[in-house]
Amino acid sequence: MDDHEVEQDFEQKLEQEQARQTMKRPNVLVCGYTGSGKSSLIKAVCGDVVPDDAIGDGKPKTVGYDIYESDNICVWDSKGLELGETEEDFTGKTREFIRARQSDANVDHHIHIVWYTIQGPGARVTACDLNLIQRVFSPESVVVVITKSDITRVPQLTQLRAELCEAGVDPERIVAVSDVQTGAVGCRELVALTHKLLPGAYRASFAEAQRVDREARLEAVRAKRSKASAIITATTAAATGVAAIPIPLADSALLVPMQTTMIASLAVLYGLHAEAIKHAALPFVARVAGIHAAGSLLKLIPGLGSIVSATVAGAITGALGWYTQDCFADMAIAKINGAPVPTMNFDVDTFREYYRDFRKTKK
Ligand SMILES: Nc1nc2c(ncn2[C@@H]2O[C@H](COP(=O)(O)OP(=O)(O)OP(=O)(O)O)[C@@H](O)[C@H]2O)c(=O)[nH]1
Ligand SMILES: [Mg+2]
Repeated sequence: MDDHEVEQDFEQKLEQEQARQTMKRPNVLVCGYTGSGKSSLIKAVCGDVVPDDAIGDGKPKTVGYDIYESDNICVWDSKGLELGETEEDFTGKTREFIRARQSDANVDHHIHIVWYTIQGPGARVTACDLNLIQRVFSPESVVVVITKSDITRVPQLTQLRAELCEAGVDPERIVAVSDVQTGAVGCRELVALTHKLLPGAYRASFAEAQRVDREARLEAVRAKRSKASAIITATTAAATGVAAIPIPLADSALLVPMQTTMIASLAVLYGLHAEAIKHAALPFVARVAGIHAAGSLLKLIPGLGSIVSATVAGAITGALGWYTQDCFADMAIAKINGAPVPTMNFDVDTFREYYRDFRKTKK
């Protein structure tokens, strides 16, 4: 295969893998009166998914529902209750929206959690607030977020909490927060609570999407290692199977398609944006085809001889898998830490180390 064919083949595999490993992305609805700080809250928790001009300066900025999404999260930023609109209209529209979402046969399209915002300085919970929190949404999936805590006085906050609790809201589901400019106070607590309340399938994706708790994001990357291990082990087993009857060295390119599929699976697992993955992984993928071209395997693996045995086929595949997984993990961690993202370069000596390691430990 020439470089162009390798590239096309890899793109196709990436698409297939993306379709297969569908990330369970949570849908978050943020609802509350206009100006209560919904867009600011989303920005504080999810970062750049919210454009700067979405934050208002007293005038209603969000028309209908704005949807902010990334690979890991989809946030519905609702239009707040505006002047001229009755609370009934607002409640009715919200109820319709929820009904439509929750009646979708595919639970991935449901709203999985609601952040209901009430601004602290207002120190007031309206009947409309309570109706939405307790009747329109299912109370077990609502977090009441008291916003603008930096300009909320303690008695105001106490009053709000008391009113909410008196109306039957679980005190554990009330969090006071402030926006990014004022230190995103309380956002970690909101993230932890949301993580706990989300259905299990959507938690990992949420942990990656949020921008508040760096340790949780790093942990989400570390957790990918065991999934990567399963991908690598399966491909290694397949390669070992292909070489059960040793392959003449000249035919070792037989292993290339399964190895590039493995790299595509790992790339999707690490969920870097498709374009970024292609950019990062392509030189690597091209080298995979290269190392199996006549003669290069011999240079790469001293003392190989003229055939590729099952053990060698497995070790080449396993080494390649772990080398790739470690590169992707390094890239993901650098991104979280705000460090320069290392480029993926296939380095022959490093590959040899992985190969030796793999044969020693048979990971
Ligand atoms: N001091 C302070 N101001 C805030 C905070 N959060 C939001 N604001 C301000 O409150 C105003 C409204 O904030 P938005 O985030 O646009 O509110 P919204 O609920 O999205 O408003 P709509 O989209 O119009 O419904 C803006 O001027 C924000 O800067 C906060 O934590 N502290
Ligand atoms: Mg808004």
